[in-house]
Amino acid sequence: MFFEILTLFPSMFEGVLSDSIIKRACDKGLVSFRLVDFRDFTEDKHRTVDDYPYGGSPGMLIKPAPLARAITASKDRLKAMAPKTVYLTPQGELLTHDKAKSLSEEQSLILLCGHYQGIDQRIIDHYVDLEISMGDYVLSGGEIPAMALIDSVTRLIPGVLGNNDSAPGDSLYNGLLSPPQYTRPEVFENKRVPEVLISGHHENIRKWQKEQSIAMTKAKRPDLWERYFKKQTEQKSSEF
Ligand code: 4G3
Repeated sequence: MFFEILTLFPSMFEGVLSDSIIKRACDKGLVSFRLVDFRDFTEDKHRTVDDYPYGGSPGMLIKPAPLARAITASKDRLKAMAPKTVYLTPQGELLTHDKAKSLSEEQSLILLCGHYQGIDQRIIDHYVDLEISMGDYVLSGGEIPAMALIDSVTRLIPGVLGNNDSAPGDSLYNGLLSPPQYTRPEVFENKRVPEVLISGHHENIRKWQKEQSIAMTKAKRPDLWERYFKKQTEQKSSEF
């Protein structure tokens, strides 16, 4: 997977891209990155990237021309890898495990990080393939959402995770929250690890974990539980 990141703050990515799982994926040649400062695509003396919105709303918007030039240059360079252009915005579709999985199957992604009140709508209409949001809240820029997207997508690329951090064990992998987890010691501040987990009885352990997953999901995320339940009943009824 090739990630091309279009941002006004390329240095924000340094720590994240040179750490842990993403770094290992880079070293293995499974992902690569290129950071593009789209201010380099301005053509005026002051390298202006923002301007006042028409209609008199408060705040500033990213101007269309430098972005259009930057995106065109990226699409051109990556054309052999059929790049999809993704804009990180609170107006986008919420990122889910399933969406991250489908993005992980792309050859290349151009990630567009906006600032201020966003970007000119004509860029969204004519240059962007997908609008994605990390949640119903506003940040000062799309950089942190882009990093979250890169992390979640990279983890799902075959070969990125070792056995010690495998995706099938992840929360939400199968649409349920993870069951409660425990590590040593067996007694901590007078609280014992659930007996079944130290029983060594694998079948009972799996059964307990599944029950806990379901109970936790029902209690904490009834929305996920509803989706899971619907999917299960659909699958069951299609077996006949
Ligand atoms: C567009 C994404 C971009 C419009 C970006 C602000 C939150 C998310 C921005 C806008 C962002 C998110 C930049 N904040 N929830 N800030 O994924 O109003």
